Amino acid sequence: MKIDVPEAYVPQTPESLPALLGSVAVIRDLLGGTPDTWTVEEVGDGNLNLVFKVRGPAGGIAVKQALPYVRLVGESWPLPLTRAHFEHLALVRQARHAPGLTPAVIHYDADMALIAMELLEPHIIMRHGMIDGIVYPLFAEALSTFAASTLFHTSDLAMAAADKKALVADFAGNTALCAITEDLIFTEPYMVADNNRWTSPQLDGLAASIRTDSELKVAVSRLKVKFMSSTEAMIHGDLHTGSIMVTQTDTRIIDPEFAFVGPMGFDTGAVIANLLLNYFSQIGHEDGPGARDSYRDWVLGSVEGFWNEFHSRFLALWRNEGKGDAYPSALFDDPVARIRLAREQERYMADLFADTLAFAAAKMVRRILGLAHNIDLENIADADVRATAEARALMMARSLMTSPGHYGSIEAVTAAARQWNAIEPFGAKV
Ligand code: SR1
Ligand code: MG
Repeated sequence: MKIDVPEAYVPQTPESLPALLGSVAVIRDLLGGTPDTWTVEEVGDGNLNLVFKVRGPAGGIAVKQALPYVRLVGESWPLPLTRAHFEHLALVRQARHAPGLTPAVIHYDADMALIAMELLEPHIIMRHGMIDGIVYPLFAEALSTFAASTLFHTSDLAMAAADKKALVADFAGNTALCAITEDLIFTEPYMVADNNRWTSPQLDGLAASIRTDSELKVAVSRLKVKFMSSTEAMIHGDLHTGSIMVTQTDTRIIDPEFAFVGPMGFDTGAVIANLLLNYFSQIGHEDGPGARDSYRDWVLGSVEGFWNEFHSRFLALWRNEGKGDAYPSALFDDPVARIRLAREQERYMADLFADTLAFAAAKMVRRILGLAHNIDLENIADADVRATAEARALMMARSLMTSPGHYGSIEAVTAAARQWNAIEPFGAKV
């Protein structure tokens, strides 16, 4: 793939960044002092980009810069810088629909593929907190608000048809990031691929059985075509717990570079998948058997809270602000029609629930068999324990993906998670 790099583009270093930012008045005012007194650290631990914290005498900012390749892999995997444009577009739109739940954008430099944002401190990446067993009481409320607001307001339920189509066009160029998802999530884990890796030899048999599981391969391909062709709403596109920064009193959703107009269930599924992966990983993080049981309860309670609150928030938005060209209010202005519409809204949510579970499953499988893993599982040093957690998650994922309709409620999903978590996938107890 040939990457267009603007002539002015220079990948930044802690040494070069102050001079670049010093030419931006709003940043100078925010940081105070002079650029030569600013301190810079590169803190990026994601798969794709550079991330800097920049501090001056008056304050700090976070700066994210795209590289023309995948950081995790290196220059052999080129990746367009335009992902910064799509991230900026999404951040601005998300801030409009979900105020207070994203980092404020301070400055965007298209040539440098760089976004300067509010520095979130003392926030940490939620995934790190969950590995340490920290409870986040505001999680379900914040994530359900973010998902319901951003998805509803960018859907045909809320938008005029022409505006919606313009939104689809705005994000249609984010093809390289979509291709990562299409390959790494919906294709490679189900075949022999160079990028794949798993806990071996423990999971060799399960990985092989997934590669010959035609029911599963049809199910994941059904999800892939939905991902490729559905234009339901502007989605975050990578809504895992590494894209959430938290304190006990504040929650922010970051990193929407994978944003495009796609299926809503991909976002809601990502949230549930990452909670479930963390749930299964607790065996590798507790001090003794059962020591994290109350944390496990909180994680599964958050799965239920997220979905149930999302469901009621989304429906409330539809009832109160459903001014889009879909389901035109002119068709539902008598009492009988309104009752039918209410039933139709429940059916719509049931379909979205089934999508959510199936997409969640795809996200669970890819983090265990594909290229990019989650540290919830990856940080478990004992490979037998790690493989036990991963096998339980894989077996649950297979059920969710092939039979999402089997789960009549989110409580049925969490009950199933408890059952899968009690099985011994390799026969003997570890
Ligand atoms: C090559 S990029 C791998 C993964 O990192 C991002 O966080 C996305 O989840 C992507 O699939
Ligand atoms: Mg990311």
